[in-house]
Amino acid sequence: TGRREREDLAPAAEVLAGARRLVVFTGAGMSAESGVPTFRDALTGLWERFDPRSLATPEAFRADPALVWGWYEWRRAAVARAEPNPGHRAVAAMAARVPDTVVVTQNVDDLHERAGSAGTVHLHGSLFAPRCSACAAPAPGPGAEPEEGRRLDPPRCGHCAAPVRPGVVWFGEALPEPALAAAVEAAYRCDVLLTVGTSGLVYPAAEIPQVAARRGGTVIQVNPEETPLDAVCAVNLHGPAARVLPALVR
Ligand code: BJW
Repeated sequence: TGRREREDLAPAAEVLAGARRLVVFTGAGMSAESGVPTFRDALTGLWERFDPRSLATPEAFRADPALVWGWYEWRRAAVARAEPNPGHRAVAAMAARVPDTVVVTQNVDDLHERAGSAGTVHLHGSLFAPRCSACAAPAPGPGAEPEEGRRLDPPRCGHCAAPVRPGVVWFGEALPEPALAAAVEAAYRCDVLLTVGTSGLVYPAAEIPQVAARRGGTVIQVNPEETPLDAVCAVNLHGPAARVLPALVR
């Protein structure tokens, strides 16, 4: 446990205990200790040859649908096997204490929901909501689990026969409007925003903590590394989510 982490834990817990309208804003670091890799940390396995940032684009899907679909199906299967960690459960415990809590995630996994945060707002979509790439009709659930590094042809839409695509938000695509509106409005109204495990580099999501700070909300950050969001944080807890978050609700 770092010295800075220990020193800031008590003031952060106090701010949280006094929160009346809370936003918990999460990124890939939230699920790291569940075994779900982050985007900007080191890559593992056969996908090492590919930069996740270069696969998460409409151009990549158009150029090689089987490469991109295979990657997402492999990730979906890995997430389905993963379990929520004590950090996800601590977030659900915070919401039980502060009834006006909105959990806003950039993650495409379902680990917040499985830990008990039912109404989680998903800014970047979900691995579990594939849709037609042409007519946007929802597509039936996933098929067999692909091997790591395997290309996999996407299924065809039952209505228009175009390839089915993952239900996530790629670079250059608009965020789902209802989710973005709900997140901005919650950040606007909150008195405390807790940002967890995000590099704060991807926009417009990274605006959410900044909106809260501009409106006078107290921003608390949990991240082992420095981020651009340090600038708007009142308290910075430099540790991993699965250890720090449970200590905040003890
Ligand atoms: C731990 C930990 C532990 C580790 N505990 N912590 C303004 C300026 C410049 C560019 C732009 C701008 N506005 C928009 C843009 C363009 C672009 C963008 O932001 N680019 C930047 C990268 C420069 N944004 C977009 O394109 C967005 N769309 C858009 O703007 O549309 C405009 C439009 C409007 C109307 C019509 C049409 C268009 C869309 C962005 C979509 C992002 N999508 C992805 C992929 C989702 C699908 C998938 O999963 O594959 O979302 S990219 C990827 O990044 C993913 C994540 O949600 C997102 C954020 O990453 P995150 O969660 O922060 O993860 P990491 O890996 O970056 O960081 C992990 C952190 O955890 C680190 O800090 C670690 O230290 C920490 N950590 N272990 C706690 N145990």
